[in-house]
Amino acid sequence: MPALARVALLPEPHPSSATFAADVLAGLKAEPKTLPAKYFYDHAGSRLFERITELPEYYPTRTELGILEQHAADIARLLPPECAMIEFGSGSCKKASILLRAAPQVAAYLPVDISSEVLHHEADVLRRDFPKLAVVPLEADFCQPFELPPEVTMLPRAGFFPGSTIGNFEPHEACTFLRNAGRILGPGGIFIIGVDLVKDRAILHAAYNDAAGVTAKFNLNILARINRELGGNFHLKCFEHHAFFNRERSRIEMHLASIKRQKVKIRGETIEFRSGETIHTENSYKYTIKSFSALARGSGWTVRASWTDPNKYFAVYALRYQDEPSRSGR
Ligand code: SAH
Ligand code: AVI
Repeated sequence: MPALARVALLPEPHPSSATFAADVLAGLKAEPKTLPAKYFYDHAGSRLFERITELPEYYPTRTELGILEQHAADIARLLPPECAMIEFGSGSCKKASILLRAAPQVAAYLPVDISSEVLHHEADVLRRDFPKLAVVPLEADFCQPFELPPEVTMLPRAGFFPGSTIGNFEPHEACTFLRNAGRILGPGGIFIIGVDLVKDRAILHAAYNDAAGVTAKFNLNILARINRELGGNFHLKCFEHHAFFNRERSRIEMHLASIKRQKVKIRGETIEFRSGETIHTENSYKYTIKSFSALARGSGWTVRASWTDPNKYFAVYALRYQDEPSRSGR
């Protein structure tokens, strides 16, 4: 390709950078201060998340992998022939590999993620591991409408949403997400979802306060990202990782606490922090089998099956979408 043509095809600066700036400034000007958890996942954040999944204290990943390995054949039987499997927030795609190996009837796999490099790298790995499978990565925010590529629009669809990423939504947002997913997957569509369960407070606490400090780095990376991408001047040493279980709300809360009174500049705007003031960066809701089943039912889905581990730390659900216009909120 001639050099000039290559220059003309260079991508624009990251298209979502204006949105990122607007979201960050809106969150930091709010009272209490917040930042959207989806912004954890730049390249550095995705790598830190992968390190979290390998920590001895972070039980969800290995527990869910165990459930999927044990019940892969049962789950595979629920997936329609020649279907497209759409994974929301695919990350390393490790869990999808287990299902894809057990379900050769899946014709196309569509990992959807906002973390661009990881998404495309993992899609390449899957293409090597499953040469007959169409692997179609979609870089998109799964909370916004996104187009399915034409080659899969005619295929029956199944959804996959592991990792308890659904727990990072407020329950009413989870309901909206499930309704939208129903529209994407269609009447009778199957949705496989992983959900972290309520358990002993000490186990939950340790999972988000690991001894090696990887979760703290993951949390602080959101400030580092603001410095890198928006020219912010956060001093990371002046903020502390706080994570605790809020039993009343049944959620782990993650915050970044300012260790002193300070000012931070981002894109020419000054944000003031009181000593001890926090930025609320993430919620991770923990459900019971009963409470998640109720949420799914209230969002237009029926529970076809659910599987858990011997400790009942984590559950994997197979939901089926019932398209009932009177209840679907259209
Ligand atoms: N499914 C994997 C990864 C879970 S981590 C697993 O179970 O291990 C959450 C993933 O969702 C990350 O890869 C992150 O980049 C992605 N993600 C978070 N918010 C997102 C959003 N709004 N839209 C698309 N992807 C998102
Ligand atoms: C992706 N999500 C389900 C993780 C969780 O446990 O809520 C993100 C995470 N935050 C801290 N550790 C892991």
